[in-house]
Amino acid sequence: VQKSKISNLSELLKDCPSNWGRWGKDDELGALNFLDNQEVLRGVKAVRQGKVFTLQVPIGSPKGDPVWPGRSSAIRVNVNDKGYYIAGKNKPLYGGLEYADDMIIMFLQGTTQIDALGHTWYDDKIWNGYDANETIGGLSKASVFPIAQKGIVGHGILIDVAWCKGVEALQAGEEITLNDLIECSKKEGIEIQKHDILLIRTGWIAQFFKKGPEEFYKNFLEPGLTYRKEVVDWFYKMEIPMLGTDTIANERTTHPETGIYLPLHAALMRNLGIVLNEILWLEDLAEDCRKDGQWDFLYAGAPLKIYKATGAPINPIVIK
Ligand code: UVW
Repeated sequence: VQKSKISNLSELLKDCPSNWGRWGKDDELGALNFLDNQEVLRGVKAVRQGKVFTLQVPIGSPKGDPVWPGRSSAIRVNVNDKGYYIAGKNKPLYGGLEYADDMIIMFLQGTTQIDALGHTWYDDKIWNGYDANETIGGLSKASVFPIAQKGIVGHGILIDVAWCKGVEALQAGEEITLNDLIECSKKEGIEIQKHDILLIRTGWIAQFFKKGPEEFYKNFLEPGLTYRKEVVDWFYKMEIPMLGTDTIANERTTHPETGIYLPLHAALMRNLGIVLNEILWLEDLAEDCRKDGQWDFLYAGAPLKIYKATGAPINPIVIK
């Protein structure tokens, strides 16, 4: 395929909108600022049945953890258990109580997670125009910490693109267009509203657990939305605070015409301050939505409070 002459993000995104400065020069929350008290209450109104879903993929499955290539699965280590007492390496507490302890070594983006707004950049600027040098040795601006402090609560909707297209999962590299989103919302009988927390199901992550890592990473090219001016304009106009998907990076791995990697990380996260919630487990929620026809809900979650972190795990809760 002949690639276009455009070879960098500033050229590709030159006509795209920006939210830099919209919430002041010190802002580190970006589009989460749209989630005010009224938006929390709008989310609460979607709680009509009392059904609860958790959206984190498991950590430590026998197949490993689905991660961006180059990252690795979490390592969980027992540093105390009955074996330590048997071997005489630890003694019961006075009164007889014994306990097990474990620790985990993992990429903070190595499971269902929230990307900090400062996680990616181009032209040496991160969200809100902060200098990319602010990321050296840990994010001193736009880390995941302010997001963790605020929490993410609002009116969520699920757009089940795989179901709308009548497939178990989208194909590698399959593009989701803006029209797909709108048509799918119509099929579900809902209208995407301003400030909705938007969750998109592709069926992709479930394939990791079904097929195993070898098959999953062969010719790795994730499906999803990709950079189109109309897509970025729509997110801007709809003031979407957060985009979550059941893929590792929330977008088609590369922009088809230019080959540029992860252009929506640049256009949505860096430029519009939209938070990305990646590697979601949406299978159970989607199955239930298909059964009862309720595609909207209260979304509530907060990543772990880790100073200076580029992202952090989250186990979001959805209540219908
Ligand atoms: C990268 O930015 C490379 O990955 P992710 O946003 O999926 O953590």
